[in-house]
Amino acid sequence: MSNHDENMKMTRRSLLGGTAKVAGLAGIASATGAAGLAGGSVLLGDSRSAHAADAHNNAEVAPGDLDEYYGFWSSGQAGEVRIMGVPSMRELMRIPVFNRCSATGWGQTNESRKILTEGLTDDTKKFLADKGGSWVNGDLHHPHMSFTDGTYDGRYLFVNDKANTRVGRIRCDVMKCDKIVEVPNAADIHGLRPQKYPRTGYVFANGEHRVPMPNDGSILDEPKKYHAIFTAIDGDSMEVAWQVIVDGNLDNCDADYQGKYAISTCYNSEEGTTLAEMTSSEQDWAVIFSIERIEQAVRDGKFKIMNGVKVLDGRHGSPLTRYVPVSNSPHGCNTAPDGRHIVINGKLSPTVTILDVTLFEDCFNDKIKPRGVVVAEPELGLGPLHTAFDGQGNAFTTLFIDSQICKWNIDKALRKFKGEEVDPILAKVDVEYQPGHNHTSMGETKEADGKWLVSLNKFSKDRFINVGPLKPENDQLIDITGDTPVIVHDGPTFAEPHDCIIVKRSIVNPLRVWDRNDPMWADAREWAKKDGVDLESAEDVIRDGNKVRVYMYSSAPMYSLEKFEVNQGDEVTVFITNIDDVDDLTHGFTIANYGVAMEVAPQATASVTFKADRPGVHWFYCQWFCHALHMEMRGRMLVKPA
Ligand code: CUK
Ligand code: CUA
Repeated sequence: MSNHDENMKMTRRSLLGGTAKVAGLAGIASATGAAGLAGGSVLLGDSRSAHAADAHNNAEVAPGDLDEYYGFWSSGQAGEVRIMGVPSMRELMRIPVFNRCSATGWGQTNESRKILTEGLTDDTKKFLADKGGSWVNGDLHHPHMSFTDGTYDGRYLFVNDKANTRVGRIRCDVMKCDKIVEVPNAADIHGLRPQKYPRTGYVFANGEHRVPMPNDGSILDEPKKYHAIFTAIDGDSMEVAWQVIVDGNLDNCDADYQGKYAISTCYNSEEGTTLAEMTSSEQDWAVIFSIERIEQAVRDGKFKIMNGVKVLDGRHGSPLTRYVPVSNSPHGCNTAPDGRHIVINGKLSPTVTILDVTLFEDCFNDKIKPRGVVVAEPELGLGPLHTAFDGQGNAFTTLFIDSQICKWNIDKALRKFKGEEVDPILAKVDVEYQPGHNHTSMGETKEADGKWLVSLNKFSKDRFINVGPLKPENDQLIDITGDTPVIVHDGPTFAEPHDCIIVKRSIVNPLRVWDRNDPMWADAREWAKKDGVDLESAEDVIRDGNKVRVYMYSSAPMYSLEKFEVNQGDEVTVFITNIDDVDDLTHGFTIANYGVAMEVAPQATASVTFKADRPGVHWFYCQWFCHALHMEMRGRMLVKPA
């Protein structure tokens, strides 16, 4: 470790000091010397010298011009998804999922509350009953699009919530979340990937932490009795299809291009609970799940029902899984677009381990040992976390501790493993600072196009003007069309986009306005039918005991009702239908001093329910700028004292 410290250049990159200490704890110090930069590689100095002018690709998107790619960014503990334009790196939209949103009313409207609550387990519903009924936070790490035949199909985005053990789905036609399911028996969903072939299909989700099953208090401080669990969710119904119990913790996962296997990285094979215990052994593993064998076992009834879900045993010795030994605490798991190689990123080891899917069948038939599926293990540098691909046989691995991206060649790594004297490393690029995920344009599909790479750096330090102790992170856009990757843009981001995907814009074709038949407001349609109201021309106040349903439509710059009256204590539901069908003509509905606000996009219906427990005159107004007379788009709610 001191060796590492001495080698550290005392430049502004020396923030690495703190990280190196943690790494030392985990026992990687000895690897440090050996991990020195391999000879013959092209080394850039500080990226400031790698000027955008050297780039081959055009990163400039002039005002009014449109981006070539949609970027879908996660936001970690902020709980939402962000749509970016690539290569402009302009933030285009936010999609609330596991968070609350003041602008759109996500978490407040009846439509969003249904999505946020209906997929929770009974146990969680009970826990949340006196806490507002739904979670208000989430930790969204991994956004991935649905696949058909090995490439994105533009239907859905699937996302994980590590904080409250959920998986969400976003409809790409309207860019809104439409389903959220809590995964029973699991603790803290981390790695998440859709099945690539023949289609999604399954969404694979890793329960990261080991907990007792059931986790009802009957087992507490007996970590040997805890388990982690791998889950397959049906991407169409968003129901759990099956689960497999594994040994160790589950971290990240990916699927193959054949539809036969899923692969997860596992750390903590020691099954410890302290940092020292979790990192004590030299080796952990990658688990291979045989989809065919699991489906057969389900058909054969070889499962237990736990919390309403089919649970299979995939621990050591099970025919359903194989445990491939790899270096201590692997992290990222990335299938290459060649359809054959899977890269397991070492994290605490300076290496990545390459598995060959064509050998998996022999491994499951016990013709070769699990370790026999390893076909290369190149040493790339310190702290390899995630790998992206250019579709031309090259890979880009983030080196968290070295604060670099390493470009290397898969074929050369395979040849080196066989004993040939060849250096797989092609280039190293400094990034600012400490990258976690990286992602290439279309890079996790068979259509990887080798144009752009985004490095999602955990620290920005001095890259931007100081905004106080809490700093933004830094997403760097990198042109990868030439031999040497060139950084062309720094993009500050709020907490914490772990991951992103970059999708050709022709694949994503959202609607311009809502379709009046959209299922999103099916319940509102039901209520209107029951009350004999036509949503598109409504100006009705329906009293039903102490429940009041207020129906109005909006058309710039007016609501159809100038006022409505209710009694103090009434439970009031307001349904608003925006009959404007002009592009970008969104209205809103805010009731001042009542904590009520929601978005009503063109041709949409939205509703909100609240208790009118405050007497007096309360103005409601449109909070979405819509017209020259937007300020005048308002009315009164009169609440008669009890
Ligand atoms: S994890 Cu964050 S850097 Cu949650 Cu995808 Cu690797
Ligand atoms: Cu309608 Cu502002």
